[in-house]
Amino acid sequence: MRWQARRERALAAAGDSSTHRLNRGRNEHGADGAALGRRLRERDLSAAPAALNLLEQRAVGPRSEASALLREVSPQALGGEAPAHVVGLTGPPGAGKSSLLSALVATWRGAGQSVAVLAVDPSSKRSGGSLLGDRARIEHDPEDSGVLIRSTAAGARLGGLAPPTRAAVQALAAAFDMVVVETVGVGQSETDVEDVADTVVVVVQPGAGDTLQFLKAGIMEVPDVLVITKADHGDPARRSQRDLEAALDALGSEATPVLAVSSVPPTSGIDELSAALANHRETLDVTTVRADARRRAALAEFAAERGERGIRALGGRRAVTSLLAEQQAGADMGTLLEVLERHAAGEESSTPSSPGRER
Ligand SMILES: Nc1nc2c(ncn2[C@@H]2O[C@H](COP(=O)(O)OP(=O)(O)O)[C@@H](O)[C@H]2O)c(=O)[nH]1
Ligand SMILES: [Mg+2]
Repeated sequence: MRWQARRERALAAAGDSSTHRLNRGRNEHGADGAALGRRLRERDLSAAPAALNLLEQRAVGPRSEASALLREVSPQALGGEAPAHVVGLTGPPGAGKSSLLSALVATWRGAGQSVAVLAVDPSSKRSGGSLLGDRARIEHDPEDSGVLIRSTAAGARLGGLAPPTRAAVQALAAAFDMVVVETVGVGQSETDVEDVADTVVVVVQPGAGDTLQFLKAGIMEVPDVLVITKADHGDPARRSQRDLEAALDALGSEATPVLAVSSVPPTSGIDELSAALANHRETLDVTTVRADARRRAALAEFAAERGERGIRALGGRRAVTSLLAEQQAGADMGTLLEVLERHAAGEESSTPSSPGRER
């Protein structure tokens, strides 16, 4: 069995290096992953659109460039965690997420912070491409080079974030001050956002009984910040705020802020929300939280690729979890997955890893 795995690996390695030689430096689209990654690391925001294009490609050549890009923005290359505050913003359609983001973007820009928004478009699952609908709704000055708004595909996994979205967050977080991932849904879809975001915000509109029920029933994890939109409608927002605060009290999460905002002019509550977000980030042990999140995400990604059999072959979830916990806190997703793949191939010792993570 072992020699067979070894032989397969040798063949794969030969394949990898020849692919690598052909694509060294640039792929056919001219993207140089390492150079883009270095520019992001130097906080050159103009590298971001090309970086996102590269990370969305699936062909093998671009993928090795994408790996090179991600290595340049890994915590190891950065000498610590990426500087951005990564915010996950989630809520049902029509709750007012995009309107709220328009107001938040204006506030952050006013404070001199650069902002990137990745709007995860659930409708693009079927079409395979991103639709413009959601992106168009986040208003911002198109001339402002300190703002980037992108629509990104939801990917095939239900309620999940596609691997390119995670990669995009990692890349953007090296360069921007604020990185927001906007996702649609309420209930379980937050868990994935939690794996990329420092701060999870759930946005609901007044009278959102679902959220209340989900919270009470424990279907939905308590977010870091809860926002009720459309406060300009008055009483309904105030009632919802009281109901949600009561629910959080009952759950022992009375410290979770519940804020009512109006995103349409005259806006209200936006500065308070911005302060609540910054406050949450300040209380976080970012290094630990992000390392744990990357390990959880690596486990999930490995399970999605190899199935439960793949996990069992490594001795089960607990064994995989402790193997991941042994890795350096700054190890990025690619490195963690390489470790799991090496172990899956029966190679226990930590031999130097192959240059890319090609499949
Ligand atoms: N009156 C009022 N309407 C709002 C507010 N926020 C959003 N809306 C409206 O609610 C609808 C849905 O908002 P949108 O931001 O697209 O929600 P999303 O689907 O969660 O992104 C739109 O018609 C908005 O104009 C608000 O604070 N007050
Ligand atoms: Mg929207």
